[in-house]
Amino acid sequence: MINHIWFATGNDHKFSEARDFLVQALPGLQLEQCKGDFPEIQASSLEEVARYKIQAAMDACPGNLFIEDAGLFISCLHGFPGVYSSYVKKTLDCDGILKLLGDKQEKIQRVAYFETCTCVFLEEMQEIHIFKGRIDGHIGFKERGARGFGFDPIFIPDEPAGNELTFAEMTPVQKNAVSHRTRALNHFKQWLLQSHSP
Ligand code: ITT
Repeated sequence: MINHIWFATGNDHKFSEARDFLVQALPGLQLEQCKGDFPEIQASSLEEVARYKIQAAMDACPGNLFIEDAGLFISCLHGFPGVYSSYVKKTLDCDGILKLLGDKQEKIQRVAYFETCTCVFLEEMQEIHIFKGRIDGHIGFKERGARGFGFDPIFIPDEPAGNELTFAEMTPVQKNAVSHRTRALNHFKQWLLQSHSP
């Protein structure tokens, strides 16, 4: 079993969510943030962006390492902002997304999902492995909640069943129980345990 891994990210919220999960899921593993502004290429999939991002991160953080690329995909906008989520958060922001959906008054018209592509490099294997996580839901009618980050105030996950809270109204524990991020990290955990079992 490995005992140390970097999470290379400039986003402290992402780091804190990953740490909360991994501390419990893999208690012997020391997780550290390798903070930097890692370049994101314009590409059509999260996986392409992630594979590029990890190459840059490997120079900055030698050793075991993971990065992730995440995005919010809105069905009626043909998956926008998707791979452009970082840029759209800084420009249109949550308010701009709500305006884009202004004429969509039915919940079914506001279907969306968060997806994460986590890209892991382990020194002993010298290989890159990809783990994905996704949570379905819809975009609310106004911003609600003060927790979380990014598009959390406008995203209402379908889980747990019957949920009406936005991610920003959930506690960190509630968000981590269903989030795209922890789902991808859970796949990583399962794989790590399998590949390192005697
Ligand atoms: P790093 O690349 O440095 O890790 P980033 O903030 O650019 O940080 P991503 O490219 O993975 O991270 O994510 C793009 C944007 O998608 C991010 O800035 C948020 O606005 C949004 N996002 C990702 N995960 C989210 C989550 O769990 N809740 C809300 N918004 C999220």
